[in-house]
Amino acid sequence: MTDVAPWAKYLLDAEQRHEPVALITETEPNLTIEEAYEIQEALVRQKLAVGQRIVGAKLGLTSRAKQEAMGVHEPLYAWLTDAMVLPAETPLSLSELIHPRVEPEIVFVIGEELAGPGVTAYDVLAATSGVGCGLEILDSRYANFQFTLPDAIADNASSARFVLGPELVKPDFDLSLIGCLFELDGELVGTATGAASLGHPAEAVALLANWLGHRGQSIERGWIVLSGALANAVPVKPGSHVVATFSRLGCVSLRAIA
Ligand code: OOG
Ligand code: MG
Repeated sequence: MTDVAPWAKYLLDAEQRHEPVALITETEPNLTIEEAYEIQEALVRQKLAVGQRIVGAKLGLTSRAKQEAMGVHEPLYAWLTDAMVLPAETPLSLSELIHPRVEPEIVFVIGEELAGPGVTAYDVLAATSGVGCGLEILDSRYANFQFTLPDAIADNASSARFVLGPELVKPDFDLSLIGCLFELDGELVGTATGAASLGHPAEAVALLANWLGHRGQSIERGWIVLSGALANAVPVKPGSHVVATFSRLGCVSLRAIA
């Protein structure tokens, strides 16, 4: 593969038209992880070129629940921009999306730059100004919400929107023991603990810092980091109401509208 920019545009066009596209690996079966991150970077550069701003990053496919659901057994990372922020109490407008799914996450707000290599979960906790809860809204740009690892990386890990919960707390307790109840329209659709994300959500953030370090980048002060869904994502339709209740971190919800 010689030029990543056309693939970045291919995925951005799909996002803008709200129409799914075929996998890049159907055309580029040998797409490597490295090339996929190059497409992802080109895609994010195009978002920045139209005025969006990086507000953080995310881990994905860190839990067994997600890996098994997606059939992809390795984690990945991606970028969050200001255009993805869904303010609390704001309905999720489905007409802007293809086939969105919602998942519960533990969120870190970073107080000090974290630059790999060698970053540990302890370093992450020391550099964290607060942890909270959140809902991530995914919207794979690929048909049927199916992909291989390189396809998902190129597609900025299906990132579309995210909502933050009402509070941030100091991470002075064991985050792996945080409990999460995930409900769709009043029915329990998932339960998990913080340990679901790589054993401890700070391990996931450490992995991100070390991956970025490898590329000469770091997790910057003030960034929001979504540490990976604890339970499998649920598809939403007009009227759907999703609630995630976490011990220690409170409750975050959203309602979808047409
Ligand atoms: C890929 C992104 C996964 C998570 O938290 O596991 C992700 C996908 O499942 O579409 O964000
Ligand atoms: Mg996620």
